[in-house]
Amino acid sequence: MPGARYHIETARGDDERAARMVEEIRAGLTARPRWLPSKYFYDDRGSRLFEDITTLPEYYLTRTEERLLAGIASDVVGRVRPAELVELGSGAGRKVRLLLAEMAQAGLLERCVLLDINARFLSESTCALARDFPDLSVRGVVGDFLDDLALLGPGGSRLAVFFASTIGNLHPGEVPPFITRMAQHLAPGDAFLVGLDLVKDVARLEAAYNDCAGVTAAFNRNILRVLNARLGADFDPEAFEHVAFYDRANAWIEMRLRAARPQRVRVPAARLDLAFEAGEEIRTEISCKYTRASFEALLSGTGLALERWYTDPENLFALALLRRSTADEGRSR
Ligand code: AVJ
Repeated sequence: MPGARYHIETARGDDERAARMVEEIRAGLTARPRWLPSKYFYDDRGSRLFEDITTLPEYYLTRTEERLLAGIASDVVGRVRPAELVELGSGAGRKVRLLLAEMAQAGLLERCVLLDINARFLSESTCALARDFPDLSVRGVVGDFLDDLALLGPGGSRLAVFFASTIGNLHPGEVPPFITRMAQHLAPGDAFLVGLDLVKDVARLEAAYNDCAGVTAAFNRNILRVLNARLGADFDPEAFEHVAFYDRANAWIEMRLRAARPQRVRVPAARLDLAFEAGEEIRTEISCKYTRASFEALLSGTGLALERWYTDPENLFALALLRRSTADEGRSR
Protein backbone atom coordinates (compact mmCIF):
# COMPACT_ATOMS: atom_id res chain seq x y z
CA MET A 1 0.00 0.00 0.00
CA PRO A 2 1.42 3.43 -0.92
CA GLY A 3 2.00 6.04 1.88
CA ALA A 4 -0.72 7.08 4.32
CA ARG A 5 -3.25 8.80 2.12
CA TYR A 6 -6.01 8.72 4.72
CA HIS A 7 -6.49 9.74 8.31
CA ILE A 8 -9.31 9.96 10.82
CA GLU A 9 -10.00 12.72 13.29
CA THR A 10 -12.64 13.06 15.94
CA ALA A 11 -14.61 16.28 16.33
CA ARG A 12 -14.99 16.01 20.09
CA GLY A 13 -13.34 14.15 22.95
CA ASP A 14 -15.11 11.24 24.63
CA ASP A 15 -15.97 13.25 27.75
CA GLU A 16 -17.53 16.10 25.80
CA ARG A 17 -19.48 13.64 23.63
CA ALA A 18 -20.76 11.78 26.67
CA ALA A 19 -21.77 14.99 28.48
CA ARG A 20 -23.68 16.22 25.43
CA MET A 21 -25.46 12.91 25.10
CA VAL A 22 -26.59 12.99 28.74
CA GLU A 23 -28.00 16.50 28.30
CA GLU A 24 -29.77 15.68 25.03
CA ILE A 25 -31.28 12.46 26.37
CA ARG A 26 -32.39 14.16 29.60
CA ALA A 27 -34.06 16.95 27.65
CA GLY A 28 -35.81 14.56 25.27
CA LEU A 29 -37.01 11.95 27.73
CA THR A 30 -38.40 14.50 30.20
CA ALA A 31 -40.21 16.51 27.47
CA ARG A 32 -43.89 15.86 26.64
CA PRO A 33 -44.28 14.21 24.24
CA ARG A 34 -40.98 12.43 24.86
CA TRP A 35 -38.43 12.24 22.05
CA LEU A 36 -34.90 11.06 21.27
CA PRO A 37 -32.39 12.52 18.75
CA SER A 38 -32.18 10.29 15.65
CA LYS A 39 -28.39 10.41 15.53
CA TYR A 40 -28.35 7.91 18.42
CA PHE A 41 -29.65 5.16 16.15
CA TYR A 42 -26.24 4.77 14.57
CA ASP A 43 -24.02 2.67 16.81
CA ASP A 44 -22.41 -0.28 14.97
CA ARG A 45 -25.54 -2.42 15.22
CA GLY A 46 -27.83 0.45 14.19
CA SER A 47 -25.61 1.41 11.25
CA ARG A 48 -25.69 -2.21 10.10
CA LEU A 49 -29.48 -2.36 10.50
CA PHE A 50 -29.79 0.77 8.39
CA GLU A 51 -27.64 -0.89 5.71
CA ASP A 52 -30.10 -3.81 5.82
CA ILE A 53 -33.03 -1.39 5.43
CA THR A 54 -31.50 -0.01 2.23
CA THR A 55 -31.92 -3.40 0.51
CA LEU A 56 -35.54 -4.03 1.60
CA PRO A 57 -38.08 -4.28 -1.24
CA GLU A 58 -40.28 -1.64 0.44
CA TYR A 59 -37.46 0.85 0.97
CA TYR A 60 -37.27 2.41 -2.51
CA LEU A 61 -35.16 5.39 -1.40
CA THR A 62 -31.60 4.04 -1.65
CA ARG A 63 -31.86 2.17 -4.92
CA THR A 64 -33.76 5.03 -6.55
CA GLU A 65 -31.18 7.57 -5.45
CA GLU A 66 -28.28 5.38 -6.54
CA ARG A 67 -29.74 4.84 -10.01
CA LEU A 68 -30.52 8.54 -10.35
CA LEU A 69 -27.00 9.47 -9.27
CA ALA A 70 -25.45 7.07 -11.76
CA GLY A 71 -27.31 8.92 -14.52
CA ILE A 72 -26.38 12.46 -13.46
CA ALA A 73 -22.89 12.16 -11.93
CA SER A 74 -21.12 13.27 -15.09
CA ASP A 75 -23.45 16.26 -15.51
CA VAL A 76 -22.82 17.35 -11.91
CA VAL A 77 -19.03 16.96 -12.19
CA GLY A 78 -19.04 18.74 -15.54
CA ARG A 79 -20.86 21.74 -14.08
CA VAL A 80 -18.98 22.04 -10.81
CA ARG A 81 -15.53 20.73 -11.81
CA PRO A 82 -14.55 19.97 -8.21
CA ALA A 83 -11.15 18.81 -6.94
CA GLU A 84 -12.57 17.91 -3.55
CA LEU A 85 -15.60 15.89 -2.55
CA VAL A 86 -17.13 16.25 0.93
CA GLU A 87 -19.78 13.81 2.10
CA LEU A 88 -21.96 14.43 5.17
CA GLY A 89 -23.42 11.37 6.91
CA SER A 90 -21.41 9.06 4.68
CA GLY A 91 -22.38 5.75 6.38
CA ALA A 92 -21.08 2.81 4.35
CA GLY A 93 -20.11 5.33 1.64
CA ARG A 94 -20.82 3.63 -1.66
CA LYS A 95 -22.66 6.32 -3.62
CA VAL A 96 -19.79 8.72 -3.39
CA ARG A 97 -17.75 6.39 -5.60
CA LEU A 98 -19.87 7.26 -8.62
CA LEU A 99 -18.83 10.91 -8.28
CA LEU A 100 -15.21 10.15 -7.42
CA ALA A 101 -14.93 8.01 -10.55
CA GLU A 102 -16.24 10.89 -12.70
CA MET A 103 -13.87 13.33 -11.02
CA ALA A 104 -10.93 10.98 -11.56
CA GLN A 105 -11.84 10.49 -15.19
CA ALA A 106 -11.99 14.25 -15.71
CA GLY A 107 -8.53 14.53 -14.12
CA LEU A 108 -9.90 16.68 -11.28
CA LEU A 109 -9.84 14.38 -8.28
CA GLU A 110 -7.54 15.33 -5.38
CA ARG A 111 -9.25 15.10 -1.99
CA CYS A 112 -12.22 13.56 -0.26
CA VAL A 113 -13.62 14.28 3.22
CA LEU A 114 -16.17 12.00 4.88
CA LEU A 115 -18.08 13.07 7.99
CA ASP A 116 -20.04 10.48 9.93
CA ILE A 117 -21.16 9.83 13.47
CA ASN A 118 -20.07 6.17 13.41
CA ALA A 119 -16.29 5.77 13.84
CA ARG A 120 -16.17 2.18 12.63
CA PHE A 121 -18.12 2.74 9.40
CA LEU A 122 -16.12 5.92 8.83
CA SER A 123 -12.70 4.31 9.15
CA GLU A 124 -13.73 1.37 6.99
CA SER A 125 -15.02 3.55 4.17
CA THR A 126 -12.13 6.03 4.44
CA CYS A 127 -9.60 3.22 4.14
CA ALA A 128 -11.48 1.53 1.29
CA LEU A 129 -11.62 4.76 -0.74
CA ALA A 130 -7.89 5.35 -0.28
CA ARG A 131 -7.28 1.79 -1.44
CA ASP A 132 -9.51 2.01 -4.51
CA PHE A 133 -8.67 5.52 -5.71
CA PRO A 134 -4.92 5.87 -6.21
CA ASP A 135 -3.62 9.42 -5.58
CA LEU A 136 -6.76 10.38 -3.64
CA SER A 137 -6.15 11.74 -0.16
CA VAL A 138 -9.02 10.91 2.19
CA ARG A 139 -9.90 12.54 5.49
CA GLY A 140 -12.47 11.05 7.84
CA VAL A 141 -14.13 13.19 10.51
CA VAL A 142 -16.11 11.51 13.26
CA GLY A 143 -18.78 14.05 14.03
CA ASP A 144 -22.32 15.18 13.44
CA PHE A 145 -23.55 17.31 10.59
CA LEU A 146 -25.41 19.73 12.85
CA ASP A 147 -22.63 20.52 15.32
CA ASP A 148 -19.34 19.75 13.63
CA LEU A 149 -19.37 21.40 10.18
CA ALA A 150 -16.63 23.79 11.36
CA LEU A 151 -14.09 20.99 10.88
CA LEU A 152 -14.68 21.12 7.13
CA GLY A 153 -12.83 24.42 6.94
CA PRO A 154 -13.20 26.86 4.03
CA GLY A 155 -14.32 25.63 0.61
CA GLY A 156 -12.81 26.05 -2.85
CA SER A 157 -13.20 23.61 -5.78
CA ARG A 158 -15.52 21.74 -3.44
CA LEU A 159 -18.56 19.60 -4.11
CA ALA A 160 -20.38 18.65 -0.90
CA VAL A 161 -22.98 15.90 -0.93
CA PHE A 162 -25.66 14.87 1.54
CA PHE A 163 -27.41 11.74 0.29
CA ALA A 164 -30.24 9.48 1.43
CA SER A 165 -32.67 12.27 2.33
CA THR A 166 -30.92 12.44 5.69
CA ILE A 167 -31.64 16.20 5.61
CA GLY A 168 -35.24 15.03 6.18
CA ASN A 169 -34.29 14.16 9.76
CA LEU A 170 -34.05 17.90 10.45
CA HIS A 171 -37.17 19.80 11.38
CA PRO A 172 -38.01 22.11 8.46
CA GLY A 173 -37.19 25.05 10.73
CA GLU A 174 -33.65 23.75 11.18
CA VAL A 175 -32.99 23.45 7.44
CA PRO A 176 -32.34 27.11 6.51
CA PRO A 177 -29.80 27.63 9.34
CA PHE A 178 -28.14 24.32 8.45
CA ILE A 179 -27.81 25.28 4.78
CA THR A 180 -26.56 28.73 5.76
CA ARG A 181 -23.83 27.13 7.89
CA MET A 182 -22.98 24.75 5.05
CA ALA A 183 -22.69 27.71 2.65
CA GLN A 184 -20.01 29.14 4.94
CA HIS A 185 -17.86 26.12 4.06
CA LEU A 186 -18.29 26.62 0.34
CA ALA A 187 -16.50 29.17 -1.84
CA PRO A 188 -18.37 31.02 -4.60
CA GLY A 189 -19.05 28.51 -7.38
CA ASP A 190 -18.84 25.49 -5.03
CA ALA A 191 -21.88 23.22 -4.88
CA PHE A 192 -23.98 21.13 -2.51
CA LEU A 193 -25.84 18.09 -3.86
CA VAL A 194 -28.73 17.07 -1.58
CA GLY A 195 -30.82 13.89 -1.78
CA LEU A 196 -34.53 14.38 -1.02
CA ASP A 197 -37.33 11.91 -0.65
CA LEU A 198 -40.44 13.29 -2.35
CA VAL A 199 -44.07 13.57 -1.28
CA LYS A 200 -45.99 10.65 -2.81
CA ASP A 201 -48.72 8.12 -2.27
CA VAL A 202 -49.18 7.57 1.50
CA ALA A 203 -49.32 3.77 1.26
CA ARG A 204 -45.96 3.68 -0.50
CA LEU A 205 -44.40 6.01 2.08
CA GLU A 206 -45.77 4.11 5.04
CA ALA A 207 -44.73 0.72 3.63
CA ALA A 208 -41.12 1.94 3.41
CA TYR A 209 -41.10 2.45 7.19
CA ASN A 210 -43.15 -0.64 8.10
CA ASP A 211 -41.38 -3.44 6.24
CA CYS A 212 -42.67 -7.00 6.44
CA ALA A 213 -39.34 -8.39 7.62
CA GLY A 214 -39.37 -6.12 10.69
CA VAL A 215 -35.94 -4.62 10.04
CA THR A 216 -37.17 -1.04 10.55
CA ALA A 217 -38.77 -2.10 13.85
CA ALA A 218 -35.44 -3.57 14.98
CA PHE A 219 -33.65 -0.39 13.87
CA ASN A 220 -36.13 1.75 15.81
CA ARG A 221 -35.81 -0.32 19.00
CA ASN A 222 -32.03 -0.29 18.68
CA ILE A 223 -31.97 3.28 19.98
CA LEU A 224 -33.06 1.91 23.38
CA ARG A 225 -30.16 -0.54 23.35
CA VAL A 226 -27.83 2.38 22.65
CA LEU A 227 -29.15 4.12 25.78
CA ASN A 228 -28.68 0.90 27.74
CA ALA A 229 -25.10 0.49 26.57
CA ARG A 230 -23.97 4.10 26.83
CA LEU A 231 -25.98 5.45 29.76
CA GLY A 232 -26.57 2.28 31.79
CA ALA A 233 -30.33 2.49 31.14
CA ASP A 234 -32.52 -0.58 31.68
CA PHE A 235 -34.97 -0.30 28.76
CA ASP A 236 -36.52 -3.56 27.63
CA PRO A 237 -36.60 -2.90 23.85
CA GLU A 238 -39.15 -5.67 23.30
CA ALA A 239 -41.56 -3.88 25.64
CA PHE A 240 -41.88 -1.09 23.04
CA GLU A 241 -43.77 -1.35 19.76
CA HIS A 242 -42.54 0.13 16.51
CA VAL A 243 -44.87 2.83 15.14
CA ALA A 244 -44.34 4.70 11.84
CA PHE A 245 -46.92 6.81 10.03
CA TYR A 246 -47.15 9.67 7.56
CA ASP A 247 -48.21 13.02 8.99
CA ARG A 248 -49.79 14.81 6.03
CA ALA A 249 -49.96 18.23 7.64
CA ASN A 250 -46.21 18.24 8.28
CA ALA A 251 -45.30 16.14 5.23
CA TRP A 252 -43.12 13.84 7.30
CA ILE A 253 -42.90 10.22 8.35
CA GLU A 254 -42.78 10.03 12.12
CA MET A 255 -41.33 7.03 13.95
CA ARG A 256 -42.20 6.32 17.55
CA LEU A 257 -41.73 3.65 20.16
CA ARG A 258 -44.91 2.85 22.10
CA ALA A 259 -44.81 1.29 25.56
CA ALA A 260 -46.70 -2.01 25.33
CA ARG A 261 -47.44 -1.97 29.08
CA PRO A 262 -46.83 0.30 32.06
CA GLN A 263 -43.15 0.25 32.96
CA ARG A 264 -40.45 1.99 34.88
CA VAL A 265 -37.09 2.75 33.29
CA ARG A 266 -33.95 4.05 34.95
CA VAL A 267 -31.24 5.97 33.10
CA PRO A 268 -28.53 6.28 35.76
CA ALA A 269 -26.02 8.40 33.81
CA ALA A 270 -28.79 10.96 33.21
CA ARG A 271 -30.20 10.63 36.75
CA LEU A 272 -33.62 9.72 35.35
CA ASP A 273 -36.26 7.44 36.77
CA LEU A 274 -39.10 7.33 34.23
CA ALA A 275 -42.62 5.98 34.51
CA PHE A 276 -44.27 4.99 31.21
CA GLU A 277 -48.00 4.41 30.98
CA ALA A 278 -49.22 1.72 28.61
CA GLY A 279 -49.44 3.29 25.14
CA GLU A 280 -47.11 6.16 25.97
CA GLU A 281 -44.85 7.04 23.03
CA ILE A 282 -41.33 8.32 22.42
CA ARG A 283 -40.73 10.06 19.07
CA THR A 284 -37.47 8.75 17.62
CA GLU A 285 -37.38 10.23 14.12
CA ILE A 286 -39.01 12.53 11.64
CA SER A 287 -38.23 11.99 7.97
CA CYS A 288 -39.49 14.94 5.93
CA LYS A 289 -40.80 14.49 2.41
CA TYR A 290 -40.41 17.37 -0.02
CA THR A 291 -41.67 18.85 -3.23
CA ARG A 292 -39.49 21.04 -5.39
CA ALA A 293 -41.46 24.05 -4.14
CA SER A 294 -41.31 23.13 -0.45
CA PHE A 295 -37.55 22.59 -0.61
CA GLU A 296 -36.83 25.67 -2.69
CA ALA A 297 -38.74 27.76 -0.15
CA LEU A 298 -36.19 26.73 2.50
CA LEU A 299 -33.26 28.10 0.47
CA SER A 300 -34.08 31.76 0.48
CA GLY A 301 -31.41 33.79 2.27
CA THR A 302 -29.11 30.78 2.82
CA GLY A 303 -26.47 31.79 0.27
CA LEU A 304 -27.23 28.74 -1.88
CA ALA A 305 -29.63 28.60 -4.80
CA LEU A 306 -31.15 25.69 -6.71
CA GLU A 307 -29.30 25.15 -9.98
CA ARG A 308 -30.62 21.73 -11.05
CA TRP A 309 -33.43 19.49 -9.85
CA TYR A 310 -32.87 15.88 -10.93
CA THR A 311 -35.56 13.21 -10.43
CA ASP A 312 -36.23 9.62 -11.41
CA PRO A 313 -38.98 8.85 -13.97
CA GLU A 314 -41.47 7.93 -11.20
CA ASN A 315 -40.76 11.12 -9.24
CA LEU A 316 -39.93 9.20 -6.08
CA PHE A 317 -36.70 10.91 -5.17
CA ALA A 318 -34.76 14.04 -6.10
CA LEU A 319 -31.17 15.21 -6.13
CA ALA A 320 -31.03 18.98 -5.77
CA LEU A 321 -27.87 20.68 -6.97
CA LEU A 322 -27.34 23.87 -4.98
CA ARG A 323 -24.74 26.47 -5.86
CA ARG A 324 -23.04 29.12 -3.81
CA SER A 325 -23.68 32.28 -5.77
CA THR A 326 -20.63 34.04 -7.14
CA ALA A 327 -21.86 37.33 -5.68
CA ASP A 328 -21.54 37.51 -1.88
CA GLU A 329 -25.28 37.62 -1.13
CA GLY A 330 -25.53 34.79 1.39
CA ARG A 331 -22.94 36.14 3.77
CA SER A 332 -24.42 39.54 4.51
CA ARG A 333 -27.95 38.42 5.39
C1 AVJ B 1 -31.11 7.63 6.71
C2 AVJ B 1 -32.44 9.21 7.78
C3 AVJ B 1 -32.68 8.94 5.49
O1 AVJ B 1 -35.33 8.68 7.17
O2 AVJ B 1 -35.50 7.16 5.64
C4 AVJ B 1 -34.86 4.41 7.54
C5 AVJ B 1 -33.50 6.50 8.21
N1 AVJ B 1 -35.46 5.44 9.31
N2 AVJ B 1 -35.92 3.78 8.04
C6 AVJ B 1 -34.89 7.70 6.55
C7 AVJ B 1 -34.57 5.46 8.34
C8 AVJ B 1 -36.27 4.40 9.12
C9 AVJ B 1 -33.50 7.16 6.89
N3 AVJ B 1 -32.46 8.22 6.75
